[in-house]
Amino acid sequence: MFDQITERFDTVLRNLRGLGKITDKNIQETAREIRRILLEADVNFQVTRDFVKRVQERSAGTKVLKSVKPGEQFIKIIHDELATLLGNEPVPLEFAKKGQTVILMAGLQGSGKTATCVKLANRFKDQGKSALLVAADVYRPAAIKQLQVLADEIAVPVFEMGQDDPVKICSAAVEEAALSKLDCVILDTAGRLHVDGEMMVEIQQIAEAVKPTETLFVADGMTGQDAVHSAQAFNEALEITGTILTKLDGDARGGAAMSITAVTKKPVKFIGISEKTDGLEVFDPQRMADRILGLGDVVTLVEKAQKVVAESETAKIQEKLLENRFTLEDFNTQIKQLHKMGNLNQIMGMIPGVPRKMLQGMDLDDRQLSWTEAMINSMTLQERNNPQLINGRRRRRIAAGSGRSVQEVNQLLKQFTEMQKMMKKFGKMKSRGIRVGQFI
Ligand SMILES: Nc1nc2c(ncn2[C@@H]2O[C@H](COP(=O)(O)OP(=O)(O)OP(=O)(O)O)[C@@H](O)[C@H]2O)c(=O)[nH]1
Ligand SMILES: [Mg+2]
Repeated sequence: MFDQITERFDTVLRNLRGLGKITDKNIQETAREIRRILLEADVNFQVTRDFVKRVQERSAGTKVLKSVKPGEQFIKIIHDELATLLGNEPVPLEFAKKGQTVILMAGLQGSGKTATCVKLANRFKDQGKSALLVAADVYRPAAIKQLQVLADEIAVPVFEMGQDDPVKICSAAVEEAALSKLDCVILDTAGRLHVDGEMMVEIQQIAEAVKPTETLFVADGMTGQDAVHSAQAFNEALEITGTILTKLDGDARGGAAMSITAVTKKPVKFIGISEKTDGLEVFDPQRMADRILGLGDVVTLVEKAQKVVAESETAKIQEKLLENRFTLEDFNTQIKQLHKMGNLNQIMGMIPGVPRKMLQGMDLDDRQLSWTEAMINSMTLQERNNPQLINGRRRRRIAAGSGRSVQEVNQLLKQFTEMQKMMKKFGKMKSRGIRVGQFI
């Protein structure tokens, strides 16, 4: 996520870390560089200008402070201002105090509304809430079918009335949910091409008829300032309660994420991070600031890990790591679990201090995963527990046994050592309360 901008900030932060003193000159240089980075990431011009101004003013204030590490203080200012820009605190999704929680999704065509509806339903299901997905896009051929196919995957019911009037469909769905005592109703509306015209009137009528608890604007994070402009226009026409930024797993530059809150004055509630039904994350401004600045995001990482790894197992592995007993056998298990957590590069990117360059070399795909398993399976138990035993002759035997090359065996052993180092770092981290400052 936002690789380009993170890489650029990495350089700025590295330069700042070394500073013994903050001077007007380095404040100005840093401000100029930040301005350039933000504009290149397609952050709104006004937002960029205000941001840089605030960073400049606050860092000028620290010039006089005799801090132990002035550079780090400067970094903290950038971090805090960035978090403020992103909304500072996460704003949770609102649920109706009584009756059904109704969520109206709005957005331009192809922004990810349908996918996000299903992700939300999946999330509610995980939280033990029942949901009803409503097919209110009656215009695009196959829109209803698309929703049904996705809803089937997560076993959530779909309410549809064919090509009937969307306002009627939504009202009927809310009534149906009330009768069946379901907790949440999610309205998947048709994509709008423009922010004015008939379609806009229709969604206003839906909002009027169902009085949604939340009206969420779904914005394609890849489209930068366009997403921000349309969010603003929708907000004027519809009074949205928040936004969801999708497709942040792609090569989105970050401009939309960094400007949308400041421009709409409405919080980003979730972000879409994959096409899959579980590819939705709560948006947390502090964590996002950590990620953008390359300071890692341990909390999200730990949460992801907890989802796939049983706690007892984590404790066992941590114990082994701390006692330096982490073996190739454990490595094998770990790789499998990491893959369950999602894209390995993304995961490693959340670990503070892991150099971005290294991530590129760690690109493991599913095939590599089975090759790795084959190589580990070709080792004796003794070798798996004492990888240092694996000399040239043994490497050749393992290569032959697994049908891989000696080079790949070498690579695996190297990766294992790296992993061991990284896991040690991970193992030592406390699961909560880790914030910027500890890593800078
Ligand atoms: N990688 C990725 N793909 C996404 C994400 N969200 C949505 N998509 C994909 O984007 C495409 C469009 O998503 P839809 O959910 O159909 O978008 P929509 O807004 O409902 O589109 P219309 O109904 O035509 O207006 C689909 O291929 C989705 O799988 C995301 O967070 N990450
Ligand atoms: Mg759709």
